Order: sequence, then C-alpha cells, then structure tokens
Amino acid sequence: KQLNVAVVGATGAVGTKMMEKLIERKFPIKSIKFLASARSAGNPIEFNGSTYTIEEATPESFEGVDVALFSAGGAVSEALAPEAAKRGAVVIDNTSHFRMDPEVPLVVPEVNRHVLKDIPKGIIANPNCSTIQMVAALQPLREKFGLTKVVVSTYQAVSGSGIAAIDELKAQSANWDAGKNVEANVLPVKSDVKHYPIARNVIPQIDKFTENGFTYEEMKMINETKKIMEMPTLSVAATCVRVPVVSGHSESVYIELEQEVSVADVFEALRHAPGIVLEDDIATQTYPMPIFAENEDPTFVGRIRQDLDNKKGFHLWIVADNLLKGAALNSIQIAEAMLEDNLL
Ligand code: A2P
Ligand code: 11C
Repeated sequence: KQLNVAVVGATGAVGTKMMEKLIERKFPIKSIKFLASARSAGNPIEFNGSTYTIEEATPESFEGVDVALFSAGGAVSEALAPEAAKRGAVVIDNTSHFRMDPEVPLVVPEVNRHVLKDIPKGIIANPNCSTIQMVAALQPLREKFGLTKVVVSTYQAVSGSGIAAIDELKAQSANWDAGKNVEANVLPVKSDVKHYPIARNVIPQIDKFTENGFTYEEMKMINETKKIMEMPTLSVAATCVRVPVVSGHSESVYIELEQEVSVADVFEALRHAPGIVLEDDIATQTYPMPIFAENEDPTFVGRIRQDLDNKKGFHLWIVADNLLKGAALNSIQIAEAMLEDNLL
C-alpha cells in the first residue's frame, strides 16, 4: 500500500530527520508534501533526489493526506492536527499537546503498539524524547521482573530544543574560544525570563517550572511513563538537565523491580529486547555515549549495576539519539506498525 504523506515542520530539527528516515526505511510513499510556516513557504526542499517546494501549513493542506507527521510545535499541532484528522489523515504528533489526552494513544511501538487499534480522534502522540528511550529500555525488565520504582536524572542534548538551540551552542562555543562576548537567548527555555549559556555549562532546567517545583519536562517523563506503561501507580521521579551536547540524550536511571534478580538476569532480559543494544563491558571501558549514539537507531544501555543496599534495585545508563528514537524514528515506527497491523 502506498500512502499520501505530509511532513509538518519539515525545515526543523525533527522534520529533517523524519525525511531522512522515510527514505532510509523505504516508507511506501505515493505522494509527499512538506509544510512549514509562511516564512519558509516557496523555498525549495530536497527529498530523495527530487526538489519539492515548501508550502505553508493550512487546514486545506491536508486534503487527501493519509498520514501527517507533525513536528512544528504545540501551537501548530493544536490548531492543525484536528484539521488534518477531520480530513481523514492519521496524525502522528511529536509535540506534547495531545499526549495526556485519554483519547489519544501515546505510543512507543516496542512497549504498547496494541493501543494503536483505537484512535478516536485520529491523532496519535509520539512521546517526549527522554521518555521514549527510558521506557524502551525498561519494558523488557518490567515484563520479566515487574517494576515498582524509577528515579531518573537526564543529560539532555540541545537539539531537543530545536535548531535555534543547536546554533546557540555552536555560536557560544566559538565565541568562548575567540575570547568574545557569550550571549544566551534560547536556553533553558525561549519563553522564560532568564537565559543562561549552555557552552561550558549544564542547566538544571528543561522547559518551564510547574507549580510543584518540577519542570514540565520532568512532569512529562513522570506522566508519560505511567501512561505508556499503563502503570498509573508506578513511582517515578525525574530531574532533567541540559548539557552541551548537540544530539543524544543520556540518562542515569535507578529502578526497583518486584523480584530479586541478578545482574546477569538483567543483562539477559536486555540482550534480546527489540530496539535495545547492550554496551556494557567495564573491562574494555565499554558503555553508551552520545557521540556514538548520534545518527543511530537503537537505544543503548550500559553501566548496569545492582544496588549495594537493595537487591531489587538496579542502576542503568541509557543513551539514544533524541532526534531519532526520541522523535523522528519513533514516529515512523508508529506508522510502520499501523501499516503492518492493517490500521492505515
Ligand atoms: P519554519 O522553518 O518555516 O519556521 P525547530 O523546532 O527545529 O526550530 O523547527 C520548528 C519547525 O516548525 C520548523 O519547520 C518551522 O518552520 C515549523 N513551524 C514553526 N511555526 C510554524 C507555523 N506557524 N506553521 C507551520 N510550521 C511552523
Ligand atoms: C528537550 N525533550 O530535550 C525536550 C524536547 O515534549 O516533545 C521535546 C519536547 C517534547 O528539550
């Protein structure tokens, strides 16, 4: 089956990766259109050896579209995803806008593809990047040993905040080296009051703060994990930190299992898990790192240790390309899962 596809936010950090993955994975495309803001409309865009023209995203853009991949920010999804769905498109939305809507499935195919059967609003949400890689790695452990608690600290790359943040890190680094003034205008959050440099720094704020003292990014990890894993009572806490890495989110994750198991059991469960690559050999200093995860599809897991005080407790280090498994790849895997299951 060949599909009519629209990429919304085609000029952005995630949109660009979506285009690459559609080609690489030979997604069955009958026609494709590239949508962005009025600023980019009319500009040329290359795809699979041909030149297309970027169009402004409007409700009418979605006439005849089968699958619309959205990654142009929450406001664009809020306004246009229902318009696309109304016109018969299945929307796969990368923003946080619809994720906690009980009528919108929130999907990591390795974990909960069964929920794709029921999409009452015609909209499927792609989870937050830092959530996706964590639940992908925790699912095989949860299936085999049960899971009661998750405490995560993240080390998140600037590309999670879009092209402007990547440009800012590069400019700040160059200015540092040249002894010039270092300006900060984007991170931690464009819309918040203060901005801090990310070059030569780490920032313990991703997104704005909520009333409970956790940031929205931290609350996304908490709430999305419970929704995807269908474990509303799972204990989850998160601290999300931005680091001066361009791509590849890293996470230090402490978990507690229902059963007492050995490190060997945990290794074994992860070794055969879909989408997971075990990189854990301290004798050869082998562990996941973002420079090796960048442009790679899998989620890499290493530094696996049993807690010294709690036999049911384990420490893991989880790394993935936030623009790929964390965004573009997972979206396309959702579409592929739907095709396989005759849902598209
Ligand atoms: P544009 O390049 O025309 O601004 P990133 O998160 O990497 O900054 O990318 C954001 C993406 O969202 C870009 O493709 C951007 O297009 C797109 N975008 C921003 N505002 C709109 C809008 N109002 N309508 C459609 N696309 C938008
Ligand atoms: C970041 N995780 O690294 C964010 C980006 O909810 O889709 C993704 C925000 C989202 O800044």
